[in-house]
Amino acid sequence: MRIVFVGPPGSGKGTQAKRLIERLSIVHLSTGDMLRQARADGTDLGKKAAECMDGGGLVPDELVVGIVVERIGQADCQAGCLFDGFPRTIAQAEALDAELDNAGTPLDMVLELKADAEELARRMLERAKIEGRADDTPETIAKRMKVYTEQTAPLLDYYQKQGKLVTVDGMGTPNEVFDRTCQAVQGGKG
Ligand code: B4P
Repeated sequence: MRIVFVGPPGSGKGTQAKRLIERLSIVHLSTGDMLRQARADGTDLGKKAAECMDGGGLVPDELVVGIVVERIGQADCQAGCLFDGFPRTIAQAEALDAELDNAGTPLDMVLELKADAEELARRMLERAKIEGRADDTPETIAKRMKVYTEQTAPLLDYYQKQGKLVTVDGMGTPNEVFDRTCQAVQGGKG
């Protein structure tokens, strides 16, 4: 199974993805985690990514698409993957579709996680206290929200037209959201 999680920053993509991969026994592919790892390793990609991430912007498409294409070619991804936070632009979505169509393994479903702006900000400011992520400051959060609206939200229409979009209410406790997410997966395509 191949599923995409899309939603604004703080909507719970990472939180729900960790649970869903256990349930479905598929690989978790989080571009945010991969970029933070590259940064921690001090690679060239990590250095380029850090600048974009800390400013609240997106990392250039060609860099992100490159790491995803390399990862999905690996053996453990053949049984299925959960794309968490990827794609984030139409160009990334088109590149992913082309890659998966070539392999004969198109996306099954796109899950949109939806939550109120106040709740999103509250969660990220809470995370800032616990994890100290450089991009969880009030200024950067505002920038990331704007970037989401301008560059990522158009994906909703893109996947709606493919008949693959299913919207999940992301408000409430992580357990409540997980129950809704599982129902959405069982219910199939939107
Ligand atoms: P990500 O790592 O994807 O960051 P995110 O969108 O903020 O996280 P997520 O949505 O997964 O967090 P969650 O709600 O689970 O990206 C970071 C940056 O990397 C981007 O800004 C960009 O610069 C770069 N990047 C990543 N992918 C890219 C791409 N494809 N192209 C270009 N650039 C890319 O968690 C938020 C907090 O809320 C957590 O503390 C969690 O515990 C809490 N929480 C979650 N659900 C909750 C609930 N139901 N109730 C209460 N708290 C909850």
